[in-house]
Amino acid sequence: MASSPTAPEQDESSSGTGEALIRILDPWARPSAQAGEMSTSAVYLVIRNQGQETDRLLHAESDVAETVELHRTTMDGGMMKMEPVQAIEVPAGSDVELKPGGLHIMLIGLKRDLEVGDRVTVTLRFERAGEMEVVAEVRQP
Ligand SMILES: [Cu+2]
Repeated sequence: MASSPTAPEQDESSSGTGEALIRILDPWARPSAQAGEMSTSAVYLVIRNQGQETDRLLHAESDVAETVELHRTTMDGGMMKMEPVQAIEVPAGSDVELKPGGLHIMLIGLKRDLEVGDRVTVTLRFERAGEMEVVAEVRQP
């Protein structure tokens, strides 16, 4: 898959056949926080569903992290907190943005530090479109 740090709009992936057509736009990750087993990062991207049917992101994995979870950020008594979600639904003909303060792909237990300019490969599994691989560049939020 082609990838360019200077032109994220060209760094798109597409997958699926027939009704389902999912594209991933502008994937990026934040630098790692903390160190060792508790080190974390998060991956953000836009999921574009160009198909005629709702699709759902069910699962993500990456070789840089022990655990990868789909998370959302919520406010709890004025405190921001994160919690896992089972899936991220992407209605037909719409974009769902994973971004700081919202939905994200959580990387837990990083196997290496992530610094600005590094690349992280993440495999996404959609209910309809199946698996697709994206390369997220690490940058400052
Ligand atoms: Cu999280």
